[in-house]
Amino acid sequence: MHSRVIGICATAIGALLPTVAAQFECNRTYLQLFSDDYVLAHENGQLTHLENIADNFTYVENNKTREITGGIFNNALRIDHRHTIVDTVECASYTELIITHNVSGEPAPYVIGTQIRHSPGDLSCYLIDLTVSTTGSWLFNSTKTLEYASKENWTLIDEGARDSREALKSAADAYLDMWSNKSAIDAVPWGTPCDRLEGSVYTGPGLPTDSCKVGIPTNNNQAPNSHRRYVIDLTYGAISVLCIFEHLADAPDSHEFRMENSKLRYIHTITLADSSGGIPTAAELAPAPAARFRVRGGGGSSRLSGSVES
Ligand SMILES: *[C@@H]1O[C@H](CO)[C@@H](O)[C@H](O)[C@H]1NC(C)=O
Ligand SMILES: *[C@@H]1O[C@H](CO)[C@@H](O)[C@H](O)[C@H]1NC(C)=O
Ligand SMILES: *[C@@H]1O[C@H](CO)[C@@H](O)[C@H](O)[C@H]1NC(C)=O
Ligand SMILES: *[C@@H]1O[C@H](CO)[C@@H](O)[C@H](O)[C@H]1NC(C)=O
Ligand SMILES: *[C@@H]1O[C@H](CO)[C@@H](O)[C@H](O)[C@H]1NC(C)=O
Ligand SMILES: CC(=O)N[C@H]1CO[C@H](CO)[C@@H](O)[C@@H]1O
Repeated sequence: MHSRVIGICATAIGALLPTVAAQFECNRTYLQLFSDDYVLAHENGQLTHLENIADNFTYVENNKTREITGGIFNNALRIDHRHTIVDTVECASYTELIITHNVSGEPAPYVIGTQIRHSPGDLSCYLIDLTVSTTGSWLFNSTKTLEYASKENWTLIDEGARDSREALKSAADAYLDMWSNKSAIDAVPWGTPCDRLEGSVYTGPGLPTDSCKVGIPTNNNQAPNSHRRYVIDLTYGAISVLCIFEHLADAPDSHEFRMENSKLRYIHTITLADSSGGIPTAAELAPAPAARFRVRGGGGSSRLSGSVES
């Protein structure tokens, strides 16, 4: 009797062990608080609040390793919009910041996407990896980006309705594969409605389609979106991917996706590429009724082919 009970216990423990190991979680509160300090560093234009920095700390801005003291942190910025997600498996966070002015009220237009990585042991921060866009970046206008982003609803997803890590990752990967793989288009879990905020251009309410399929690549044999780094937060149904758009002169890029009920609901993009071809108006972005979801390629009438996700 005794030994039988022990036997059952051993089996139960054996069955539990792998699950327990897979459930190791970094301290969400800690990662969140560190991202608060990171935001405070932007607000103060100084780094004094950033503590527990690893010996091998690296700062990367737009795919270049730099001194953290050398760039964006010299200006004290007023943060108009801030959104953070936390990945408790990878010990990382992603923060999106939209900025129009510095604290003195002078224009300082930026949209910034930042992944921060911590060592799982002592939670020291070993990487701050920024995509910083400003005037001249792809479809850039941070005032407009702010208007659209602040109307969106990225609340917590109810516990029973959360998508898996795998579902989020395969959705993001399928989307980013479209440039180099035609079959990926059908693998994307397109939602309706779905709003893409691409720089400052919105495919959202006000357009006839309200679809993230507007302006997707029609040439699916381009160089891939590579060097992908992920931050995944199931509680927000969100995944951030920083990558390199090889087909766009190796442009540093940030895509963040929000899924609801296993379908894409929002996409935000930040891309360090020249879009001086012009920003399409909402009317230009709206596909003609006969060509729903299809963007006319080439020709002077289609600034879109050069300025949306093509
Ligand atoms: C998580 O981090 C917070 C903030 O540093 C700390 O107060 C809390 O005790 C930590 N929780 C655990 C379980 O270590
Ligand atoms: C720094 O150390 C962490 C572990 O603490 C490791 O994951 C990371 O890859 C290292 N980074 C570099 C640039 O060596
Ligand atoms: C950015 O958008 C705002 C709001 O739509 C507009 O008033 C402003 O002129 C735009 N700025 C530029 C540089 O186009
Ligand atoms: C935001 O979305 C959630 C469900 O995703 C919904 O319950 C909530 O009412 C929404 N909030 C607003 C202000 O629309
Ligand atoms: C293209 O995408 C499809 C759908 O996601 C996938 O099954 C296939 O393996 C991909 N092909 C390549 C070459 O990556
Ligand atoms: C510092 C850094 O992250 N550099 C990366 C820039 O992008 C290429 C891929 O195109 C990577 O190989 C580098 O590591």
